[in-house]
Amino acid sequence: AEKKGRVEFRDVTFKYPGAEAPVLSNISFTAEPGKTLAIIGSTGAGKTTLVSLLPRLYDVASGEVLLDGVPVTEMDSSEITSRVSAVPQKPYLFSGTIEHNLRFGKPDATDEELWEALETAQAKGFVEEKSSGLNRRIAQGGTNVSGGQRQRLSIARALVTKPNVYLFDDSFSALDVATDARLRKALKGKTKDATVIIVAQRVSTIADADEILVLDNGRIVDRGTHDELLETSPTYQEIVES
Ligand code: M5T
Ligand code: MG
Repeated sequence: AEKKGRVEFRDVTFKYPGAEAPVLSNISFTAEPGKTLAIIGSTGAGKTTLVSLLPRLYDVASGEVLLDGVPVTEMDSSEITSRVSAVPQKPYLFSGTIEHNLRFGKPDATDEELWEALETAQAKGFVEEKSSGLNRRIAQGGTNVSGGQRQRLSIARALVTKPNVYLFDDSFSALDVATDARLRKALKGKTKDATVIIVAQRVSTIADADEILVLDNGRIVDRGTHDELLETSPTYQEIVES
């Protein structure tokens, strides 16, 4: 069977409600199942806005966002939610147990699935370190766990749903470089059939992506692999050197 999760943006322009100027202009790209697409660019470039258009947090002003050839505006939200898992830039945890937090997108997941997701997300040790394990309480907003732990639990939550598309919005930024690398290696093994879209600030996080889009001021200014961009993109070189 053909793999699912092909994401296509066709000449997308987007303005926030009430704003005058578009924050995204003429965005076109395709992300394929089995591949990793990365998006990099300075703060305010529009990366979070761009990834919010697939799960329809907002609808585009013009152009189209398609999932497996179907405009997302024609899909119902439950279908999008089951097929696209987004790890937001500011991950949210609920007050409740770790288990409750992990099952959010898939209430009928088995404990085995939860542990497998935790292992991939490099959060298994953190959950095992207390005897309460999966029943450990998380405070509202996740204020009793560190930023990196919040990120890893949020990644584990996305993995539990086994979606066709993963969106990671700066999801590895609070991790040290070694944990970031281990996590992404484990992730690669578990997301072979899925489309992975990674927004990052750190070049090391995305250097092995199949394609990198360089976003600047709401436009894709360059695209290519890490090696290609090192040769061709002054904007990318600037990010590498920063
Ligand atoms: C792009 C504006 C923001 C900026 C531009 C999320 C959000 C953003 N904006 C709004 O007006 N309302 C909003 O709810 O849109 O912002 P971004 O997409 O958040 O940029 P980024 O993700 O590339 O930045 P960062 O800092 O996460 O690297 O003009 O004011
Ligand atoms: Mg952002």
